[in-house]
Amino acid sequence: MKLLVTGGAGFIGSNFVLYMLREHPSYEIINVDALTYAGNLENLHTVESNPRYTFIKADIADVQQMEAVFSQGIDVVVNFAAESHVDRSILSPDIFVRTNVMGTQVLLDAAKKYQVTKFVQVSTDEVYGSLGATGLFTEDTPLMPNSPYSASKAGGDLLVRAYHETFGLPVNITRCSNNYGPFQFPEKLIPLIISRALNDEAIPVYGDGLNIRDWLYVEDHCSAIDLVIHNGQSGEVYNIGGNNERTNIYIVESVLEQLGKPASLIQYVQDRLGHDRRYGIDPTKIRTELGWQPAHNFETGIKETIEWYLKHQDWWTRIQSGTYQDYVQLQYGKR
Ligand code: NAD
Ligand code: TDX
Repeated sequence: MKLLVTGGAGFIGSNFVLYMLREHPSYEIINVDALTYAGNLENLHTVESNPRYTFIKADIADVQQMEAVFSQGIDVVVNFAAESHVDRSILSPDIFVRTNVMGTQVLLDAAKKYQVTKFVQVSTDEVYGSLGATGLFTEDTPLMPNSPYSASKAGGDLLVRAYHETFGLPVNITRCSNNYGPFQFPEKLIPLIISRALNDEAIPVYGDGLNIRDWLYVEDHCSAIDLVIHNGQSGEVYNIGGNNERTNIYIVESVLEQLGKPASLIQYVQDRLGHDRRYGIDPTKIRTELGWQPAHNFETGIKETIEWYLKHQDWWTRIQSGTYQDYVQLQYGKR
């Protein structure tokens, strides 16, 4: 099988490339990534000389570049490539529409032209909007995205659905909850807490800190996508989540405690605009239809994650420079 992974130099994509090379010793993987600020080939240095792995620097929204990639012969596409950070989408929505909507459409056209056997769109629970105190997102929950990021992901999802309905393209859409684990860019909550706490910097908690996210260890997301590639019914959506809802303040306090850092580092700041209150995934469909089970619980997953960031301080200190600093200035400098 020749697998095209887009966005494979990012957080989940790089974990997925490593996972698939390990789990499927006969698969060939082509990783296409534009190497934006979030793409980091260092994540994949252990496989760069693996003959079953190829990296191509290319933009999913560039028709000619995608033509060159697909004409090599691709069986399955897994589309991770995206602008992924909600706060950045509030500052600059345009690039989110370009990559997450237009890029997805360019990939779909190429997948249709070259008749891939499966197109998996890696989406997010954020397309469903925000939950009240009760209830969970199912695959039938209406799409009600609230941020430019989630609206652009929903736009991509709707195009994937339309290419299935109109052209019969074999597709699946996965909608996963918040991931954590190795290689996550330190703009996202958990690595942000770890990296700032280790430098004794204040941890910005948006609003009252009581927003709820449903956390899943990244490798459990990878195993779910692996199952969807092989056993997902064409045209179906699969929600992915480990029934692990936590308030943000719980996450901050418990990570600080495990690092031996004081709660006095916590600094409540102005809330995120349009901040979704609660996400919670109902994973019944993927569990019952595809037999998926997460292998990590939150307590062991977060412990391993903290250990990974402690062991790899050089990884995140190197990327906390340059354009990342410009963003940090924009995002936090005004406070
Ligand atoms: P990330 O920001 O860490 O990685 C995104 C990758 O895409 C980067 O390597 C970047 O260089 C690449 N990329 C961006 N624009 C591109 C373009 N135009 N062409 C080619 N490559 C491009 O993101 P992530 O957290 O790994 O998320 C991966 C996917 O999973 C995204 O589609 C995201 O919406 C989805 N998702 C993420 C989470 C989460 O918690 N992180 C949860 C559910 C779904
Ligand atoms: O400094 C912060 N302080 C804070 O309180 C940051 C960066 C975040 N937060 C809050 C906002 C959210 O309620 O923590 C929560 C998690 O924030 P993020 O790590 O930015 O993740 P989120 O906005 O939930 O989105 C993530 O999960 C779903 C990914 O970034 C998305 O790509 C994915 O689709």
